[in-house]
This record gives sequence, C-alpha cells and structure tokens, in this order.
Amino acid sequence: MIVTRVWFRTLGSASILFLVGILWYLRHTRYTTVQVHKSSFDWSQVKYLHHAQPEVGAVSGATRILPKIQHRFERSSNISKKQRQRRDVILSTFKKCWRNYRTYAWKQDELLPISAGGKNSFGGWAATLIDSLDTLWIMGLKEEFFEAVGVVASLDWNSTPETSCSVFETTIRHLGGLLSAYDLSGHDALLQKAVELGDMLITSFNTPSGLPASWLDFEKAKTGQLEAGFHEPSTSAGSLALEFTRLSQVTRDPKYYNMVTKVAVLMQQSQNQTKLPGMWPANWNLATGNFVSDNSFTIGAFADSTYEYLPKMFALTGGADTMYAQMYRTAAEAITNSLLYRPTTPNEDDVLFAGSVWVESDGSQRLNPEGQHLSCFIGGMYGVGGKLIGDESHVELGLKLTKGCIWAYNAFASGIMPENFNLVACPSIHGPCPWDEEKWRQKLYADFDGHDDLPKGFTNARVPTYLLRPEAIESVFIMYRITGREELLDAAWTMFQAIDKATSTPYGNAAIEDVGTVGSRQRDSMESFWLAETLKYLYLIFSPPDGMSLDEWVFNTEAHPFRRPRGSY
Ligand code: DMJ
Repeated sequence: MIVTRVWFRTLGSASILFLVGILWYLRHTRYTTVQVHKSSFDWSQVKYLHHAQPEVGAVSGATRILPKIQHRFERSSNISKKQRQRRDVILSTFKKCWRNYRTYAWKQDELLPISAGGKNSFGGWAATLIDSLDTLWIMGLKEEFFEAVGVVASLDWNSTPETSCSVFETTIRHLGGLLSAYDLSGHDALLQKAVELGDMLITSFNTPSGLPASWLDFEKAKTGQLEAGFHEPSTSAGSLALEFTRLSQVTRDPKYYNMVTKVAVLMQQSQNQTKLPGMWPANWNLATGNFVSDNSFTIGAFADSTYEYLPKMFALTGGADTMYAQMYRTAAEAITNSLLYRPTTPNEDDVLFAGSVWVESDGSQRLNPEGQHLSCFIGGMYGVGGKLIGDESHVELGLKLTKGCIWAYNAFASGIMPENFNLVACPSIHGPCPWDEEKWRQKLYADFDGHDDLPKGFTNARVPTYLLRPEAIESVFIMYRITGREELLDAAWTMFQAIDKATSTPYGNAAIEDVGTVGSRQRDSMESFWLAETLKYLYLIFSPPDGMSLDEWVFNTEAHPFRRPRGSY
C-alpha cells in the first residue's frame, strides 16, 4: 500500500513537472519559432555594372588585446536600491511607449504620441519596432521581443510606398537594429533579414565612382543606374563602416566590409590634404571621391558619426584595422586644436564645447562658438578613443565635454538643452576663463534671435527644440562606465526627470518646441531613437556595469550594441 501511494505521489509530481515542461515549451516555441518570408526581390542578384564585384578578402587582419575601456567597478554586477528604483522608472516609461506603439502604430515607423496614431517616415518597414528590438532584449521584455521578431520575419524590403530610402538612416536604424538583436539573441530570422537588407543597401555603392549614393532609388539600384552625389553629408559614406563590417563578420562574407573599406582608404589618403588638416569637411563629393574641397568643418550635423566610428571600428575589428586608430588620433588632435572651446559662464565652470570652423580663402580659421545637441556624443568619443589608444588626456577632455552638455541642460528653464545655440568662447581651453558680463551682453545683442530671456552665457538659442535626442545622455553613460564617477548617475537622473516632465504624453513622449519655456508646446513626434537610444542609455546607466560592458560591446551611432571579437579585450 505504502509503495503504491509513494509511486502515485511520484507519478503525480512527475506529471506536474512534465505538464509544466510542455507548457513552457509551447509558450517558448510559440514565440521563438517563426516562419521567415523571403523578400520578393533578391538584391544579391543585382549586377555590378561599374565595378567588378568587390574582391574576396579577409574581413580584417589578426586581432589583439586592446586596453580596457571600463572602470574597475567594485560591485560590477550589483546596483544600489536607489539605482534600481531609477531603472524601474525608465523601464515603465519604455513600457508605456511600447504598449502604445503596439496599440496605435503597430508595424508603422513611428508612434504619434499626442494624437495616438502612427506614421511612416522611413520606408514603412516598422522603424520603431526594429530600432527597439535590442532595447526589449536588454530590458528583459522577451515576450515582446519575440512577438516583434515575428513581424520582422515577414518584412519585405521590396514592398514600400516610397521610391527610395536614405542609405544612412536605414543602415544605422534597421540594419544596425537587426544585427544587434541577432548578436544578443542569436535568432536566425534576424540574421536572414539583415542579410537581405544588407544586400539591398550595399547596392548603393554600385555607382560610377564606386562610392555610395545617399539615397537608394530602388529602380535605379536594380538596374545599375545609381549615381553618387556631388555635395553629400560625410556621414552618408563615412558612417556605414560599423554595420557593414559586423555584417561581414557574422556572415563571414567580406563583400560588405570591402565596400566600406573603399571609403576608409579615401578618408585616410585625404585626411591631411584638407583645408583643416586632420579633419574632413562636412560635405564630400561622392561622385568624384574628392573629400578635400569644402571649407566647413564640424563634428555636429552632417559629420558626427563619421568621427564617432573611427575608434569604434578599431574596437570592432579587434584592433586589426589600425588605420582607424591612426585616423582617430589625427582627427582628435585637429578637433582639439581647432574646434574645442571653453565658454565663459557666470560660475566659471571648467567645461568644454565643440564648435564649428569655416576656413577662409586665405587659410585662416573662423570658429563659430556654437553648441549642437548632436555634438554631445563627442565626450563619449574622446573617452572611448582615449582608452583604446592609451591616452588619458582624451578621457579628461571627454569628461569636460560631457560636463558642458550637462551644464547646458541645467541652464535652461525646462532642464533640457536646445538643439542649437551660441556661447562666448575664451581664447584657450587651458587658460583662465573669467566671466565678463559686459562682453556677454554685447554678443547677446549681436546674436539676438528673438529670445530675451536666455540664461547667462548663452547668446542665442537658434533652434530651441528638443527632439528626444540621446547624445548628451549617451556621453554621460559612456563617461560613467569609463570613470565610475557617481555624480554622473545623478546628472543622468536629473536629465531624465526634466526630459520626462517636458515630453511625457498620455501615449508616449513627444518632441518639444522650446526648452526655454516650462510647459513648452509639444510636437506630435516620437522618433524611433527615443526607444532605441535615449531610454536604452538611461536604463543601462542605472543597471549593473558588467551588463553590456564597453569592453565586450561597441555601440553603433543608433545605440545598437555589436559584439566585439572575443580575445581582443
Ligand atoms: C540618431 O539617428 C543617431 O544617433 C544619429 O547618429 C544622429 N541622429 C539621431 C539621434 O539624434
């Protein structure tokens, strides 16, 4: 009797376990098993009319051990209760946006956060969904992740109401998003869709010059009729390297890497021939390969990620592509000498900004002491670059540049910095920089842009909007991971609170018109980088530092992490 009872009891618990196992399996496979539908056009079959298919070579040479980027945190896999609470707030902000994207804009490019609708602005291939995949994974939202993978598996890159797409935006958002989600999850559907998309985007190089067209006109691309432009932002060619190199690494097919390497070789050849040697002008002639003629130099709009990718490519190739480290070193020196400036501030803060330079016909340089939200990535670039080449002075500059953006956030009534503004520059970034109220007032008068209530130190806020951009928080995150300085956590939290207060809507977060006004009018716009970048960096800064370590991952310019080669850190 006793034996039978024990037997039944054992059988009972075994069946329960079995049932639980079956349920887990069904639930898991329901989400992880997806049927991939091939796109209706195979872009790998496009004939290269102007150039032979790029020759097959190694993706890159031998890797080596690179210097560590991350600070040695004492408790790298733990966080305090305060950080956990902050992280949970970021998580619920993300969840609200995702839930409403799913309800009101599912499969469209963007959620309209005020009118609760959707819009297509990037080809209609679910930009927000793809851009958010890795954030979903990192935040542990696996059910939502696998549901989104199901959508990705049915995407047809040949089906869009548009006649063309931006090569840069589709590369950094869609291709970057797919590759990163694949790196994190290993889900094969993501790789298959990344390859289809990569094969489409790489035809942008099928032009008479062999350099990429900025816009991929689909019909022209299919028939080899594309032409690269005469005056294009440098990012449209200079900032494709990370994504296509990662695609070559994971497919072991060097054709993508070979294409972007053509751009890098031209960059290297021209770097010291420009009007501001060490930097490249903001616009390039991609029809002829002339990267040297223009007079305008910036690390902001049109040029930003061209520079950002130099140290990051060195990291992604495991130190094999030394030309990127060399180009970074040379560019950073030129930027430091010509673009960085220390602004006069009422409290004489020791902060830096990167302005822009116009080179006159006599070769003299005219510095415009401006600030752009887009330029705020530069603190993180100096930090990562300095660590990789073993130059701590870059890390110090990176910290001061990051503090500049934090200072600008704190200066405005909303607690957010404007898209574009001007300051008064001191003669040197090293010497003293006393506050001179009279000089500031004179400049304020000269630069007057209609704002009569600017914070002291600012002479205009030419573009007073905030578009939910990530660059400032991105540098705060990177510099925290590099230096371990606790005050950066508080700076990030203050920034988030200000941003959420000004941008929150019942359905998500919206861009605002004027950071100088508390309660500014909102715009019915929530770009995909809010979920892909801004909230991801915020979530990560309050997470244990050994998660998504900068020693193991390198983030593309849309905050999509790619795995660095093992054995190189
Ligand atoms: C993003 O798409 C990327 O970060 C890009 O490099 C710059 N612009 C937006 C965010 O501001």
